Amino acid sequence: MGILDKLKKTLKKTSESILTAIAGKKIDENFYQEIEDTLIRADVGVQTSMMLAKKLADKKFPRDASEAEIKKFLEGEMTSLLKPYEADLFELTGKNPEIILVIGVNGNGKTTSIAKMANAFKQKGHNPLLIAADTFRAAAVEQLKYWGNQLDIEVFHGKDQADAAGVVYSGIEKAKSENKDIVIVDTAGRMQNRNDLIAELDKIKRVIKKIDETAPHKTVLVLDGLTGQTAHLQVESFLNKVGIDGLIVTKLDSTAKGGVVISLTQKYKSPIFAIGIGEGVDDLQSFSASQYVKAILGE
Ligand SMILES: Nc1nc2c(ncn2[C@@H]2O[C@H](COP(=O)(O)OP(=O)(O)OP(=O)(O)O)[C@@H](O)[C@H]2O)c(=O)[nH]1
Ligand SMILES: [Mg+2]
Repeated sequence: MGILDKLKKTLKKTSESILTAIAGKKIDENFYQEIEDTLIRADVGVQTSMMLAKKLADKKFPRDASEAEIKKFLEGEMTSLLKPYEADLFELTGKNPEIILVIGVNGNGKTTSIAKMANAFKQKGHNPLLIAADTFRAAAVEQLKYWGNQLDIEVFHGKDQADAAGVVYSGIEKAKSENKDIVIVDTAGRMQNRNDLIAELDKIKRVIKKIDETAPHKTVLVLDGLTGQTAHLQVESFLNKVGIDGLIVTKLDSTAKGGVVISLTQKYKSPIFAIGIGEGVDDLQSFSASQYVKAILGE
């Protein structure tokens, strides 16, 4: 299956709900209101949904305008909203090693996304090292080791309950001595309101900067696409407290609210590094605005 087909399948629930508002409808006042409500329900965001509905209304389509015309107009508008937020997770700064710090709330998909991206780096000819800095739970280290074994990618971990920042420091030193060109740091899931855990992230960042003051080269916040407004609160908090360079939004395969990528980018101006579209190792896609919009409009 091609990339776009897979994305369409992933976002089918979202596109089906949007299309019911468009298909076979007469273009009247109700029509615009229904489009607006539908976009809001798909988590496109209230302001953006109102703006898109208004732009449609201003366009003064004839009453019998076709579904294809409406979709084409929405497609153009939505694509230009998202285009500035395309970011390439795999574009490197040229630093050796390139250090990627992955953060986010429990269960959002950090460890799984790390496995997926590490595998993609490996396939591109890189030699990644994964650091298990989730020293909170033994099972977390095991999960990363499991992926490392599956993918034949080295995982560095410390002793149980070791200091996370210390593990990160030793891991990066090891990467340097073994010529690993990419380091990906998995961190413990933390609620944005747990100040002690946020402080630990700060410490991890400081330790990384001791080795390379330009690092981490990417700080990636992983969000669960199913969580809607909660995901918004998480971005707000991590942006303020830790600083992030961009987002990975996961689990888009199981939501009817795929518009969340639009609302997040419009509100927080955060680039999208990638999207998670399933549990398998190949289910991480680079984010393309035009393909994403095509998929949520079922094109
Ligand atoms: N359907 C689907 N499931 C996903 C996706 N990404 C992750 N998951 C699942 O979400 C669950 C949690 O993923 P993890 O990678 O363990 O999440 P985490 O952020 O590392 O969690 P903690 O280590 O507890 O903080 C797992 O069952 C994953 O398989 C995705 O894109 N789609
Ligand atoms: Mg994890």
